[in-house]
Amino acid sequence: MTHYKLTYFDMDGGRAEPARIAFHAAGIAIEDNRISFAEFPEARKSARFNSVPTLEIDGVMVSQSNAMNRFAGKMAGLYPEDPIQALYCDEVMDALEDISHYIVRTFGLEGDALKQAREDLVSGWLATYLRGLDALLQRGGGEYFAGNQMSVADLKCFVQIRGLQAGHLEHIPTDIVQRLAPSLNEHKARIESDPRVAAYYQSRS
Ligand SMILES: N[C@@H](CCC(=O)N[C@@H](CS)C(=O)NCC(=O)O)C(=O)O
Repeated sequence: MTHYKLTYFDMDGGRAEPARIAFHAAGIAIEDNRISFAEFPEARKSARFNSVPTLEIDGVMVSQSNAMNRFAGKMAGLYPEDPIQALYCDEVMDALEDISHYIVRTFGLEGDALKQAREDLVSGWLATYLRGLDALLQRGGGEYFAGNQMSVADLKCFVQIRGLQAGHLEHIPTDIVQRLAPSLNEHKARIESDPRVAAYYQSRS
């Protein structure tokens, strides 16, 4: 039997979370290798591009979270077969990656510099991307981003929106999604209550 080992931080969120959910939805057991932040400096030395997540398939390592999302999504029926719908799905996942990169740029800042950078983010790129994603959801029909059914794009958006609302990011108001893109807030609730997603979190509790 194929052995899948997914290495990422020990958190129910971030870049590996959509693939974790998709593997579970596919009924594929994985080695869910969760590392602490303290373990990361050592773990990154042997990781492809010194980054996580990594996925090892029978010992062969691959990187890039969206590639993993597509891979696990295909096995779970959570990636569109139609090329145009697959393009829509990919567009959303890559846009969500952009958001992560803009947020990461503010890590390590402190005090007034952090406050200024986060406020600029809220009124700038975050507003642009949340409104843009809202528009992409409408393009998909309002409920899902692609193919009129849940895909890994929906999983990734749900994870990102939940992260923004968690209050871990100082100076980013937790109601920003509600204010700027309320349909993404409703979308989050829709995906969270999907039986496949609920079953994954049930398995975690
Ligand atoms: N394009 C990569 C980005 C991976 C990435 O930047 N991961 C972060 C953690 S979420 C990381 O390991 N960064 C390296 C570092 O902070 O040293 C992906 O989508 O997997």
